[in-house]
Amino acid sequence: MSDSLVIPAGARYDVLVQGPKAGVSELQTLPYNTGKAGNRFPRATLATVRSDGEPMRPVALPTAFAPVDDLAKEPVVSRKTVTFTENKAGTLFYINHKQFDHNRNDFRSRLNTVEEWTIKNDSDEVHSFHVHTNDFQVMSINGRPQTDYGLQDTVDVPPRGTMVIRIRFRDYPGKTVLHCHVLNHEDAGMRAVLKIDR
Ligand SMILES: [Cu+2]
Repeated sequence: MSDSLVIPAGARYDVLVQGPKAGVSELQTLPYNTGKAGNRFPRATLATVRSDGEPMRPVALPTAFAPVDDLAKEPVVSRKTVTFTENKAGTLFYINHKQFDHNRNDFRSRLNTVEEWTIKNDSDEVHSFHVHTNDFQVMSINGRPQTDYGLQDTVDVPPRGTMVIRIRFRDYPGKTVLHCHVLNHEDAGMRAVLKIDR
């Protein structure tokens, strides 16, 4: 590990580091700007690592993690589009132009199938796509193939960007939700019900 390791805010990573030389190191976020309709966050310290005692012999760290279950190889049974939008004032947030209603089933999927979803961000700030119950594999962001991601449960969709994911509905039939993981967005409507049928 060098003196500091920087991770973009909003990202979710498993962190594997070699202990630094004796002394104190900080794990920091990058300063982060969520877009012209969004917010700016300064650099912040997430964790302080203190290293002391007998030095250990370093081993090579992996540089990429293959998906546990590579959905790129699976047949796609259904396709969906999820579009994030907001009003001009940035006070109301929508998925497919609707605000959340827990009595409505917005999406339906079938258990034990793989689907490919296109996630569109039609706004000028980052939205953080998150779906409960099943993890997903990111296939591309703005047309750039993503090949070294494992399964994840949250990913940022860039302003005016498009992302493609694949998701397998494993063992839970029933209702669940997907939403933007920016809390004031999900609280102001950016959430939808997904019903998984047997
Ligand atoms: Cu959002």
